Amino acid sequence: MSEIAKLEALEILDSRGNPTLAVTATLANGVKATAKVPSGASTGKREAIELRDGDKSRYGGKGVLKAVSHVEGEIQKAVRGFDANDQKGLDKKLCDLDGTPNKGRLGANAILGVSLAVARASADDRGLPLYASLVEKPANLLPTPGLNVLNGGRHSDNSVDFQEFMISPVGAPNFREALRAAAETFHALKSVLHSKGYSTAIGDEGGFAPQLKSNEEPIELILDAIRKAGYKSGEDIVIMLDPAASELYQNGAYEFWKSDKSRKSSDEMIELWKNWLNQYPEIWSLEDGMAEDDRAGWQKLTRELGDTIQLVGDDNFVTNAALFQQGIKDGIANAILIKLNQIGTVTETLDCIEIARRNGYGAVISHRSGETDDSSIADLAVACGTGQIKTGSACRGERIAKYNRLLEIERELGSKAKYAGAGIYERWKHSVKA
Ligand code: 2PG
Ligand code: MG
Repeated sequence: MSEIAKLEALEILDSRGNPTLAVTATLANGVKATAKVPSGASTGKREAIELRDGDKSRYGGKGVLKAVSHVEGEIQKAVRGFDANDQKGLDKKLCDLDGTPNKGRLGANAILGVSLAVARASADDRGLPLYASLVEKPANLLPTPGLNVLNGGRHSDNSVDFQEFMISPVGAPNFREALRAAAETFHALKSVLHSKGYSTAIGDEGGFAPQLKSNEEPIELILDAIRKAGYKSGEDIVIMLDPAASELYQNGAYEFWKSDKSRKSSDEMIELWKNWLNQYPEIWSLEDGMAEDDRAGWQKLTRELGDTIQLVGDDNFVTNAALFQQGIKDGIANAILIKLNQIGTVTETLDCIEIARRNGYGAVISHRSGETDDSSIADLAVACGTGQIKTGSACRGERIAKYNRLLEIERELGSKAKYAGAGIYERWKHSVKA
């Protein structure tokens, strides 16, 4: 009775107003669940392919009607009657059916929609919340969130080259107090920006996106906001960065295309990060500090800073087990960013998290800059106990959906719930307090 009976797909809009998919899986016993697929802007080159129609007369070519028809046609035909509780088998079948290494034929958006909708249906079928059903031995660890309170790079139209400036409430005793500390700091940041005459308009992930004088100014403003909110930077709240350096990398150098138009070599970029860490010891995590094509730069950065702070690989690993394993061999990064739609199935995502665990790498579960109200990543973070999530700022419904889901899970777990807090950083010396 837990067989897949029907798959339906709908072209819906994401948080940027671009088309994406909602997929609904109905089981033979009537259980029905829906998953919605996110979409990135600063994508890694080797991400699984998001299938777009390319018909310029609809949504500028970004329609997903082909992906919709693949779900309702070929995929439905292939998986009808398949046991919804066999996620591994289903995901393998979906990959085999597509037949390409990057899911380019049926579309990773179509495939992920099916994979995740069935995962949700399977949880409902077994009467379990998603976090208790995704893995065999679910953890009860509420992740330390990274809230992207100041947006730059491709996520905003301001003068800041670096994409994400996040606050992470590591010092809180539990998730709900952590979220409170972060939201209060977000509001304090709004006041700080107001007082300086800066815009408080927001970017794609709900962080502010003012025109600023330098790439360092966001850090100064955030430190001020942490103080004004009554918290201690470097203790209650630390800073995580995602400069998304691949977006700056042109012809073998880093071009600061939004601020002063300067160019930096790989070595100069590493110098910049070292200087920032000296100047701002509150920075505990650096994602994509180097470009995906600058492997030598990534290796050097890891050699020089890998014992000190968390170095997260996003564009270079793209939640792909093979690329991740190669990166580990090459001595690149000490943590991975995990995004379901970079690889396209639940099983392959879980595999990457397992590789991280086995190799002592951190794993940060992540949203995309284009999101929906789907909150599955909150459950994924708790289920796998990776202890970290980044899912945007303390505003915009599609970001808040994930944080609110974590609040629900925390309450549901009751006294069993643990908050990851600063514990995730213990392996890096930077977190050792003086
Ligand atoms: C990132 C993400 C999410 P995008 O680079 O980590 O914050 O951005 O979804 O645009 O790739
Ligand atoms: Mg990133």
